[in-house]
Amino acid sequence: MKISAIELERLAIPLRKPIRTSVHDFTYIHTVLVRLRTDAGLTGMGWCFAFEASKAAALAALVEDLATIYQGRDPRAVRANFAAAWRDLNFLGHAGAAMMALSSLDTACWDLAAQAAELPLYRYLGGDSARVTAYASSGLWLNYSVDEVIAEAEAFYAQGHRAMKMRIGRPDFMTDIDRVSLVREAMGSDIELLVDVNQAWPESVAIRAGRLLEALDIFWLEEPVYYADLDGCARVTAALDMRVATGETSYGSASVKQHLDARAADVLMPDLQRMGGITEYLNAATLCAAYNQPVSSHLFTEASAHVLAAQPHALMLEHMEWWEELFENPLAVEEGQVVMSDRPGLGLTLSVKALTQFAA
Ligand code: SMN
Ligand code: MG
Repeated sequence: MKISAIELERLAIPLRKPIRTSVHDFTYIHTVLVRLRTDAGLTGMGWCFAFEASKAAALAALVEDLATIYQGRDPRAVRANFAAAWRDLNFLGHAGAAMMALSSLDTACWDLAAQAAELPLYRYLGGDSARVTAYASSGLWLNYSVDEVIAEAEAFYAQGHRAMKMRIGRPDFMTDIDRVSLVREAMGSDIELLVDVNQAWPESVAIRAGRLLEALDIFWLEEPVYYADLDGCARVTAALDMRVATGETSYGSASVKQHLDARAADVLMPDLQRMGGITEYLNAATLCAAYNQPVSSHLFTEASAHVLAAQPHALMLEHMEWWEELFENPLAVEEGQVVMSDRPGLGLTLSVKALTQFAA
């Protein structure tokens, strides 16, 4: 089987409401969708994205360049193909936009390999269940009023979510504590509440605020300090009883190993596109297992669900709705779990209507 055609599409997907965290302020998900077609009539897909159209254009240029490596190869040789692309990227570097571009092609290859084996990807990877425990993440943003946060939390609950993530990291951390405490009060102890600081705090604040959050029964405290300050994050982790999560901002499994060596956090949450695709996400997950730590995910719910379903040490999939509308069969959520389809590969069917609607 050979990859006979590679198609790229640029999409501009508007967010329901603009989002704000302590480092993000965005209105569109500018996506580069990649489809690999084979001479056997199969189509695999992957995607990468940026929050600006101009940056997505740079990603598209890199995908086009890397496509020359994938063209004509057997998609079932996923790791060998990945190794060829990895070697090709040596000069540009195994980080940043190059990894994001690679991620879309590598993921599409895994989609094809599993389709060729006529198995859903999670099963092809050794998983047994189409269900993964997840948390709702497409909301509870920093720029919402407490009432808006609570209304959204209730809507998530009604949709079937039993865990959700709230964004914190306001200039005065006591405001955060008050807001989280009101949300906890409103939602009761039925839900798991996660909080994401998006690197806003100095270490001393992270420890002080973390102690107050512990009293509110928080499932995890995410990115409390600057993403590259692994030692600082390790001190916060050691000082708190609550779980600390980090890792979404780092590239490749080598960075995951650095986090593990530094004991930076209790949970790592590799981002599929920053890993460089499923190949490196799997490597990262295996490293976490070797260090006896759980592994989670970041964004890219539709693909990450398959990887986490195949990891006995998985802890909570991030459920982000951003790409949901692209598919005729978006992932279902039931009683706090994401339910994947039993179709081969990623099991996703693109909606022609959505591709036209979001075409950039
Ligand atoms: C996040 C990352 C990127 C954009 C928005 C929000 C956040 C998360 O850190 O973990 O979902
Ligand atoms: Mg985060």
